[in-house]
Amino acid sequence: MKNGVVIIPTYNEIENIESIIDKVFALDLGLDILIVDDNSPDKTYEMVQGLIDNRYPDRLHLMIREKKAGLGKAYIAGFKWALTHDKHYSCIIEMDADLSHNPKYLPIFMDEIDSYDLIIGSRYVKGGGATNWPLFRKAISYGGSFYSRMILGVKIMDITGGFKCFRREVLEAIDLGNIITTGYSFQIEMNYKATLKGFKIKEVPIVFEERIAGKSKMTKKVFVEALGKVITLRLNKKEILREE
Ligand SMILES: Nc1nc2c(ncn2[C@@H]2O[C@H](COP(=O)(O)OP(=O)(O)OP(=O)(O)O)[C@@H](O)[C@H]2O)c(=O)[nH]1
Ligand SMILES: [Mg+2]
Repeated sequence: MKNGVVIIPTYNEIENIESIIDKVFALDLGLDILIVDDNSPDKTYEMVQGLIDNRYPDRLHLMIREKKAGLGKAYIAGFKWALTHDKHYSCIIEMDADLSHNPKYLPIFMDEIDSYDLIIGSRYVKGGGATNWPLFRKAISYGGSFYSRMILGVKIMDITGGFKCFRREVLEAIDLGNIITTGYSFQIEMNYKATLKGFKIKEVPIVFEERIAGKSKMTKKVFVEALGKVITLRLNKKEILREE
């Protein structure tokens, strides 16, 4: 039986969190949700706890971390939680809280994961796209994917996207204690390692919707850091291949 958990990292997402949780559960796919909150100053975690107490006592889970440590660290903590959970989840999904990743694609992910090891919701395959995204954000995102593709020699078109579904075997094969990126380049690192380990990857088209509520955490510093991390990853190729 296929069972899965959707991991949603949050930092100040009080305006979005209830809506995204309701939408995922309304699909009735049998998925659980884990919210990984980095002690949001807006107390996102309190709202989540309220939803656990009053609406979803069995299916919604909350992990509160001490302080903001970046998306990558939040996901690694979430992955470790998922892999050791009694329910033995067979699929682990990554999704943003800000409604940019429309839950309506989750049924497609759950279908495709029968035939592939990693599903990537992709803006850059036929049928995919981004709405209301300023041109410079599009250019940065597409350029970042192109640059990473060239340096790392992988075929993934949307290499930085954060809407994905992993079979648990992929996460078990990657040494989660040895992830070198913390911010947005975390997505690139996971894709690169899954590729090097020979897993089957499929990009399915998604239309990414620009966030309406709450603030973006993407900064120029995060972007520049990612460019350097791609080179480090390429230089580490041999070690990654040796990793058990
Ligand atoms: N736990 C945790 N979550 C984070 C952190 N940084 C970002 N997030 C969450 O990760 C998801 C993606 O972050 P966003 O700020 O939307 O980044 P983005 O989608 O690249 O940028 P926008 O397109 O501007 O929204 C959101 O759910 C954030 O709340 C962090 O340091 N810790
Ligand atoms: Mg976002």
